[in-house]
Amino acid sequence: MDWLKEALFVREMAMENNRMFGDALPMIASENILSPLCKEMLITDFHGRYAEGNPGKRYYQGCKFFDEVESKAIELAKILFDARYADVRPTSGTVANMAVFKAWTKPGDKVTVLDTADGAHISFGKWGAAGLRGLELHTYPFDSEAMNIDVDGAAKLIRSVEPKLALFGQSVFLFPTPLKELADVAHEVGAKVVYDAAHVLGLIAGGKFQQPLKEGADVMTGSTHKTLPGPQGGVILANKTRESQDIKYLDWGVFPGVTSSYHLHHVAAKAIAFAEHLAFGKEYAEQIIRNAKKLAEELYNQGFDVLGRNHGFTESHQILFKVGKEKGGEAAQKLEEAGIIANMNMVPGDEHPMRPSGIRLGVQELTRLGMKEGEMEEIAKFFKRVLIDGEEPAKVKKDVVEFKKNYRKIHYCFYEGEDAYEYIKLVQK
Ligand code: DSN
Repeated sequence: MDWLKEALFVREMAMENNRMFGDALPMIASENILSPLCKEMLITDFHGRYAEGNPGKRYYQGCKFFDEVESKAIELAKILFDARYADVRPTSGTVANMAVFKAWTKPGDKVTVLDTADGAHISFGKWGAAGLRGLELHTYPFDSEAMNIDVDGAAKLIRSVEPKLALFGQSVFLFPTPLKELADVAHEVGAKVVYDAAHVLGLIAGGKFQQPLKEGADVMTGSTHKTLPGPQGGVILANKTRESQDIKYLDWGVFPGVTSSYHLHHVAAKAIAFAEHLAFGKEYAEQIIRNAKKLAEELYNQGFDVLGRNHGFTESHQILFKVGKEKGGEAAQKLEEAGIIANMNMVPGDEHPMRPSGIRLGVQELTRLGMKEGEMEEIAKFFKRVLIDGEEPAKVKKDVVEFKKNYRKIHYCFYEGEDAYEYIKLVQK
């Protein structure tokens, strides 16, 4: 085998991927693009180093500068979220959730949670981190017309189950959770309240979604690469007003609980992403929500069965529409052939994750590329051509590629205007 050829094959695939996304409309609700300063952190020497423990209390030497970086990331996260405690070590949102389970539960403990078909993340499911910790899951009733938790039913469930943790937050997240009401009920029965903000973290930080830490969540977990457009990773944030010794368990939950070392270069990029969000997050979050509402409305006007229509379609970056029983996969495939990258998604009533009936969209990346309401109108028309008019996807793709040429530059960050899809040429051949 020619091993260099093998290595260069991988590099070529990465470049192809850059080209593909550069030409496409990226609309996966959990993704985003990195600012130039964040990107730079990923190829620093930090990427190959180890740090276990906390700044100033390490098991390895050589952490002097990284300690400064991690301390800064913590400081900025606390400011951004007005939090008492910030842990920037989790390497993903799932790892952040695992750390909280490790800290605050024992196998066999009861937790209340949304069903994954109603939008909960897999880490809150039987097959994910909650199952791995051996937690007993009790699911809230869901109002699929309102696309939200049924408050009275959930309150009743919490009172009867008396869970250790009341879990909230979704991966399909159109509207704010009725958290104030339910957090009070959970606290009454001695439960802690955990809110998974992975998807909406940047909207919360921008002040444009509910404020879980002000509405009774003891802890908010999140991922740092969705509406908060930093590097892939997780974060844990704790409420300022609900003082308790339990913070110490959160710290141990992360280390030695579910990490040893972690991704130092990502921590550096997180710190920069927090600073950028403090500078630009409000404006960015505002435009994301305006774009999502506009796109949802336009898709509805074009004939799509968009969920949440009696409630303004969406209050987040997401839009969810039905395409016919178990037809989500087929629709997502056609969209990809037309240069629109989205994912099939379960909608309430679906039973099998691989045979869902919906498409979930997010506009956070398109917004970061400078798109506004006018562009959303154009994009809705592409969807109609592919999924309603039945036009050949390859034909639509030509127009998508042409349209995308004007939207390659990154916004809402320092040094904005750089090409978001350019790859770095490290080796001259
Ligand atoms: N499963 C991812 C999503 O919502 O797309 C989040 O981890």
